[in-house]
Amino acid sequence: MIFEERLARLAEAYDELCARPNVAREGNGVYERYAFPVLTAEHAPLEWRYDLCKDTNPYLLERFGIHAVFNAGAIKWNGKYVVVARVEGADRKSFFAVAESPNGVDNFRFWPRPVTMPEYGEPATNIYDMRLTAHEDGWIYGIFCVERKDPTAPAGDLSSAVAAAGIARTHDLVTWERLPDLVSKSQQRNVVLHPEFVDGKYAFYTRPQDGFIDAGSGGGIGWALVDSMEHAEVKDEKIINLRHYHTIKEVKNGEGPHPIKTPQGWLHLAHGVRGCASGLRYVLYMYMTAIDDPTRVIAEPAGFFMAPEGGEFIGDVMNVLFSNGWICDPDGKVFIYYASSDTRLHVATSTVDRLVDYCLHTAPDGLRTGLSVETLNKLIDKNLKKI
Ligand code: M1P
Repeated sequence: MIFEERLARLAEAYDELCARPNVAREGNGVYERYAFPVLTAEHAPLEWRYDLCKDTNPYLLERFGIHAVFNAGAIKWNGKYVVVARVEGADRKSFFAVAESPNGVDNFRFWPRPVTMPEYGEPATNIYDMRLTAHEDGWIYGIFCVERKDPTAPAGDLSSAVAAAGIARTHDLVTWERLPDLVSKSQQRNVVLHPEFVDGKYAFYTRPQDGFIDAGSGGGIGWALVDSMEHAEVKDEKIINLRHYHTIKEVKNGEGPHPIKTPQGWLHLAHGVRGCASGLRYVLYMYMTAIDDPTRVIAEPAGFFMAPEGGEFIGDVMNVLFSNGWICDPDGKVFIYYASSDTRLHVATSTVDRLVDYCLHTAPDGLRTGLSVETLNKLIDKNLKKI
């Protein structure tokens, strides 16, 4: 009886959580946040977490702990808003799982099974942060971080790892064909495939780094053209979005999802990281590049676009916002899927027009206090003349 009653309670709570309507909150005009996260660990289906057989699990104990659902790639698929989320188990291993919603802001439900990602080479210890690109070659690509223990780490060093970009492709988000990892001189994370051919080649946003955590001399978000996805190799890599002293991206940065094409240029979402007394702080920022040259930055508003707020500060890795997925509808509405503190997935909505306006009409970072005050005074002057 205890089993049946507990199962009924769990099922009711689960259905209530998944069906909970989400409500937009008044924001700064650039985007709207929503009242509730769209996916959390509690959204993982009961069949994933419990052995539902009374004979083998009479106390209905959880058998597979799910700890977090966050950093999701996103795509509009068969009319549904679909995310490929990073799901992390209690054992600290991440895997991918697809969830879909009819409206993009609530009622997300996971597909029955997680993604079974084929291995390439030495099996990965961990995989995460998939960027989805429906490429003009007809495939949907998933580019993700593949983490393996550093084979050169001295005995006793159980933390050193090596990050590379894994590549897989699919036509249905269920069956994935794994391709060789991106070959690169440096470690790579936050690698993203541009949706169009450039000079007849595949184009990647990269993030070269000196070590597993340290972006070091990597300089920022890079760009590399490759001849084939079957043997993708970074040969010439140029940095297109640099880090700067005393900015929100002083320590490192990384491309988010692939940019959105607009008449005014490519709209980019990225994350910037700085260090402070409480550790690393991850925020989101935006920039735009020229329509005929995705490597030429034409606008970059000062500072962050979104930073953690309220409960978003709290989680497994505090003070982090991270985004690797957004969906742009044909009417110009944009659904930004962002995760807070490596724990849960949220949505914010905006429009292409508003995001372009934000990018083109927000002053850039002058990189020193005097210029920030000058920018502020110009705005005040303009407003005072109006009165
Ligand atoms: O913990 C914050 C983020 O750290 C990494 O991002 P980056 O490579 O820019 O440092 C990633 O592991 C990411 O998943 C994570 O959210």
